[in-house]
Amino acid sequence: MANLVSYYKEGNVAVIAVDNPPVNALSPGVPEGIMEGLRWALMHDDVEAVVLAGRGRTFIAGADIREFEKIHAGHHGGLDPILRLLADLEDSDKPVVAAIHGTAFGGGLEVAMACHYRVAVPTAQVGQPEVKLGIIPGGQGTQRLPRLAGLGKALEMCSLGEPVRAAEAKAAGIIDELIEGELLPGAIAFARHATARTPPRASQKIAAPDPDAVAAAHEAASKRLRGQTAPHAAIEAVEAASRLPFREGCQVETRLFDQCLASDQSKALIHVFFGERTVSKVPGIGKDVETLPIRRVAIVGAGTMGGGIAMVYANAGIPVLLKEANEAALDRGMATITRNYANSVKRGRFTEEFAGQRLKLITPHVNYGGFEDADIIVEAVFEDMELKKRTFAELDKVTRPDAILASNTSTLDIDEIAAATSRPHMVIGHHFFSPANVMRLLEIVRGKATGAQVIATSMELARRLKKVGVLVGNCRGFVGNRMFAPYCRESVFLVEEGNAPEHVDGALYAFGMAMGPLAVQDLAGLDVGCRIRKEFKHLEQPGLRYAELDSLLCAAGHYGQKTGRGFYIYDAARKPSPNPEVLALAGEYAAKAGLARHPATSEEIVERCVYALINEGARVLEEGFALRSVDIDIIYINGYGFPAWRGGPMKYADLAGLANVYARVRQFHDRFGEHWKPAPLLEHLARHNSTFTAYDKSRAAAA
Ligand code: 3H9
Repeated sequence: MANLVSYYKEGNVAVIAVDNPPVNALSPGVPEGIMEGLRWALMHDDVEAVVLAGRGRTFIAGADIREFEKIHAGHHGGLDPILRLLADLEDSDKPVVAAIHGTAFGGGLEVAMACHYRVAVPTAQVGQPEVKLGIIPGGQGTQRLPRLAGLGKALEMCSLGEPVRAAEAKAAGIIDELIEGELLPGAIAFARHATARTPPRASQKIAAPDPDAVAAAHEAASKRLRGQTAPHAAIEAVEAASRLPFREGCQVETRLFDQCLASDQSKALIHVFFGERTVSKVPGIGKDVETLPIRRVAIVGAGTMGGGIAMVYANAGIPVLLKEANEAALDRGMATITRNYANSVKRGRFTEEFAGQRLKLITPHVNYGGFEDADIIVEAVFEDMELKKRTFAELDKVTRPDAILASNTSTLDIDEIAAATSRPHMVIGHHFFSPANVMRLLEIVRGKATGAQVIATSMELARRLKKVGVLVGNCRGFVGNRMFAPYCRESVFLVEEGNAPEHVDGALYAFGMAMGPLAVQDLAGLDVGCRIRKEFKHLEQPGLRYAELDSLLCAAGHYGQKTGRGFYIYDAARKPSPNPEVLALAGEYAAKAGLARHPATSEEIVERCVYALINEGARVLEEGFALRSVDIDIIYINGYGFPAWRGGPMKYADLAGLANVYARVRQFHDRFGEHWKPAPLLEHLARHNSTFTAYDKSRAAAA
């Protein structure tokens, strides 16, 4: 305990310092250590005030989230000591000042608010991000924050979970003073005068119940965090603060906190929190593997993907050389980039100055001049194997031998591309998702010869580019698109069986997907899917059913959004409306192919599409193309709009019970045919009453 919290005297002020790296979470032992420090300070007559601070990079980033998992597993975690600590701090008859740097999040802010005063450096941030974990503040935050900052601010902070910067927190009444110089001496000086200050119980600031503010908060949360229950629970708890005495409000908070903590949504979101950090860890590639310096990038292809990737690098401050085959294509690419930056300025995402600086980092080029200075080259040419191979053979000649050659291919074989060079160990896939400057996912595809340094550099680079980098193996479509194929297949089958596209998409949107699968196919271009299908036609198995309706739409010249017609009809603003031709075409096709009509409920639509994802995911996992099931979840949440609060497809399956998923997959297999053959891993885990999460753990333990 002594090493988690230390305490000492600076004249007449006691300093209690939390030292629980990396983020000073309130792990078991930390609240107890602070309480011990406080008792020590209260016992010493020469101590007149107390400063509570964090060592290292932050104040306190909240309760220890790993403890919640233990509570889920039925063991009691370390939350009670936090509640006792809050009472001790508040009851202290010597003023306690929280000295905040880094982040005071969740339980960290709640501890700070139980102190009598709060001071912070200007770079500090405070927040109640619990809703992002599917829970609400459980340490009186929903009751203290409205008392300090007013109802509106507290509703916003507790329901959306976004942090606020110190200056804004000061203006809102959460922080008492900003310390411009060194924090600790400033906080001690503040504490010395604390006894002379008016006790800051700011309950007069709390607004009376305001139904409009509450309704507006529900509306904002429904829009921003669609499908999530915790934001609405947080609003209910904050609203209680405006009509109930403090203690009764706390009881409302505790009831709602417990409900949220027991929910599948919190299990899913906590899984995602740790998952986003787990994916950066690659077994066998430790911190000892030295990464290569990335100072300059060259990009081949200034189309939609190449242009987006150029912006990603420029936004990270890395100079970009952008090459196209001719001036006209280059001008078009640069015009799109310039327009995108202008739109970002218009939407307030970037300042004009920032956008101007980033644009200047991109140098357009029609030849390979300057490529010898690039540390990494990203190829983003048309998705055609011969063209890619030619490009890589050229790159091999014009770049330094120690430069990384990355392909942005979304489906093609990285090993075949690498074989076109004299350095397959330097070749890797960097699969960005469209629009590259917006989507967070970067699938990093390891070929059989890709070197450890190239992998480590790519993982590190993803972080620098503000992407979630996930390492995957080299199979057709890699992890994301390989799984997406059966998901899309089911959505088209459902339409072929007589279900309207808006019914199919509507069911998946209500499930929480960012877009329905048919709308996604229209957006990507039905011609793209048809071209890929043609390329791999030779791999199709006789006797299996394949989706035909998209090919029929393509044959009629309907490619989706780009032609104004696909599964939907699009107006000039790309707003979709139902396309009556689709069901007519589906009916004709079904009659010819002898397909039964099968009106499906929303529940069945979701099961067919999502279980197809899961079944393929189980194969990908067993074959080793994904390192862990959680990697698949993070790919789907960040690249395919799968709702984070459902945990990703594999966690969703765990929560639904693998035995249930497996039973349904078997029924679909009996009813719809061989493409529903259960994945052996799904069958194995279901029969052993296990989970994908347990499978991840057993594999990690075996490694
Ligand atoms: C709460 O407080 C509920 C209360 O109301 C209840 C009171 C009764 N616990 O993100 P990073 C780990 S709920 C445990 O890479 P950064 C993280 O897993 C909590 N572990 O660093 C990682 O581990 P590893 C409310 C935590 O600098 C390592 O620390 N608070 C926690 O990019 C580094 O993390 C939150 O939701 C934690 N609370 O970002 C804040 N936090 O190295 C959650 C981090 O093994 N945390 N870890 O992979 C964050 O938002 C970011 O970590 C932070 C730092 C911004 C603080």
